[in-house]
Amino acid sequence: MALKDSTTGNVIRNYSIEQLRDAANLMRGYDLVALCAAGSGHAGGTLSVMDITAALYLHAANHDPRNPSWPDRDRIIWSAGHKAPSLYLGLAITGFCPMDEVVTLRKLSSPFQGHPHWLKLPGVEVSTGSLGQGLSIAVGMALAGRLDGKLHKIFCLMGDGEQQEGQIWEAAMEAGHFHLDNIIGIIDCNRLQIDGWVKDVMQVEPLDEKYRSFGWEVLRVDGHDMNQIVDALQKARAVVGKPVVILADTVKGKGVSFMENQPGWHGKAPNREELDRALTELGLSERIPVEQLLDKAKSYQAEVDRKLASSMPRFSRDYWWNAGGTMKVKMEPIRKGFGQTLAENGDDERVVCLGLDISGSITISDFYAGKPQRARRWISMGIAEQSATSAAAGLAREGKLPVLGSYATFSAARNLDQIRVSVCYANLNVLIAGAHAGVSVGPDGATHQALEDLFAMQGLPNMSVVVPCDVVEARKAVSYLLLEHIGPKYIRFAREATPIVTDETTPFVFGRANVIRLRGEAANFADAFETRLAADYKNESEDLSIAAIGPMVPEAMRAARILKLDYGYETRVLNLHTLKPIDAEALVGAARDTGVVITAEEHQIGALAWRVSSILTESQQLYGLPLITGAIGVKDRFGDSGAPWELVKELEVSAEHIAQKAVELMAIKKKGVPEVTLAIA
Ligand SMILES: Cc1ncc(C[n+]2csc(CCOP(=O)(O)OP(=O)(O)O)c2C)c(N)n1
Repeated sequence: MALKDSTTGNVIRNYSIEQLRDAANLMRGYDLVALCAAGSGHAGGTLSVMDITAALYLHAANHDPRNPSWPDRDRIIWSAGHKAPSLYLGLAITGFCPMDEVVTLRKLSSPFQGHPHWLKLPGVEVSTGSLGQGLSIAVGMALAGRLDGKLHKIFCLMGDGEQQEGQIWEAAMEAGHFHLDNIIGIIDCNRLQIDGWVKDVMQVEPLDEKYRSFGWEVLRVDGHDMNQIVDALQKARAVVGKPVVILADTVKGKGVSFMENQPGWHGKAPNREELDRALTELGLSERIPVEQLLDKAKSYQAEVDRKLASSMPRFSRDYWWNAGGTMKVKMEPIRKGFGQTLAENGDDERVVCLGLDISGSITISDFYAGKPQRARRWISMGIAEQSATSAAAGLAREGKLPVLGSYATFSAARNLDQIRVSVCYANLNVLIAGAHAGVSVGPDGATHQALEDLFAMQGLPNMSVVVPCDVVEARKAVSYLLLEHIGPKYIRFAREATPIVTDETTPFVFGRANVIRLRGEAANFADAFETRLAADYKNESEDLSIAAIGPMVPEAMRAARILKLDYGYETRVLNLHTLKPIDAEALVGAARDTGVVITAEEHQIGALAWRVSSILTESQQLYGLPLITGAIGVKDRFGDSGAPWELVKELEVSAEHIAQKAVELMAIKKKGVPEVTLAIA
């Protein structure tokens, strides 16, 4: 057992217990420097798992850093993908990559993505980040190993909160059923998850009895006692005829006094002062070249900035938000409108909110914050999006008004069949929040960026879909959907602060678009625009139309300004806050009156573009009229780690990209659409 030379089979290096302890300590230090440089990430869970990581990578696993795809290597799966930095440091300390490079963690195009991606970094076995999937991948790899007559082991690292995902238990059953003795599961039992103690959020213990009853061998260790860890890993390897799970009792935030057992340090990075204190406590102040590492991160970032800047479409001046002059806007995260409205309107006894262990950041916990009388209507379901969705259907069937939410990709994709059958087919009154949607979760990376949710949500019969453009519109939308709208409903919002471009007087009518027009100059950007219900708007024969949803509405407004000031073009911006049912009349009117329609969505191109396209091609009012169309959105690719506004540029969903497209289409409009002659063979 150890680091091996894959060509000779010789051991490259053996580590003593003391050396493993020291390595784990050093990795903790590098972890915190990388988190500090990134400005985000998961301190608590990476620190709790570091002793296990060191033992696994430097001692237990047979692998060769010079030959990462050696067919006989042991596989290591980081099912708890948010603990990615510990995996990266495990790889780095073993020699798969340089230790100092991990400091580019969570930055655009870095191999050290917010969650591990095997296509970006040699040594990472699989891509993870959506909790609960790793053990199933391990089952597949173990079955493949058996089919191929291989002897290597598959290690799978999981969290204890993660055990709440039903998929874990499907995989546990499969591994037991198939007697997969090539699987060694390890659970980092630090007893905390995001919303608090695991036992309070959703009890998972007794894990030993549960795994045993599924046909597993169970070992329990102190996850910070290197002797015990090494011993358990050795014993696990020797078990024949059944899979093994090692339950490792750990402390979240281990090694840094002010992080230990603190739920607040789950998804937080230390600032510079906290980093220095932490490194002093770890006895690493002199051993880690902090300044050098932070400089490395800074110069990597400077290169990212340079590349992004040079890739952006250019205009006569800088029109970016708050760039000065009349580009001033207030920004607030749209998600806040969700919590504010639940807090305000939650007295209705029918309202029941379901927690999915991400309650604070998506603001659903505002429903009961400071309101003990509502506590009984706050139901924590743990990390179990699929079951919670069907449970919400059950609540709705009994007359309740259930609300659930998570990252949009977990609340509107992972549980798609449950939404389809339990909620939509049954036509039940469930409000689903797709939070942190689009690129706004930035550094978390592609696994957490919902760029596909609207395809499925608007494709479901009976489902209504609303995508508010700012925090004020979100309040109006949530209040309407929660208490007035009957039937399945999906609301999508961003995490990052985005411009506020509406106010209390701006119309919001479910299913009806607004027209937004630039009317001149104002000290505050939004004040330069006039907004009306599309149904009340009189044609002004503008040059073009931009149909936008969500945070792309402010971008479309900014594009309208660029187009007016740099090119003299008049733009009709349509805010299609209700994607379903969509305001077909407003769209057809805009197409007829302007002859140019550009769609703008912070999503894979199509949720809006294809919907708009089908409306326009079906409309008899447009038969025979020239129409030029363009689509702004994500172009059939996954996202990346990076700051949200960097990703807006990288994924080409900014006002500048809309304006560039508009200029291109206007050139065609001016030339006149060439007559198409159909050649019939
Ligand atoms: C399917 C899914 N739902 C929600 C999340 C968001 N999330 C990331 S970490 C986490 C808590 C994990 O708790 P635990 O497994 O105990 O890990 P630890 O506390 O050790 O970090 C959650 C809910 C996710 N990544 N995947």
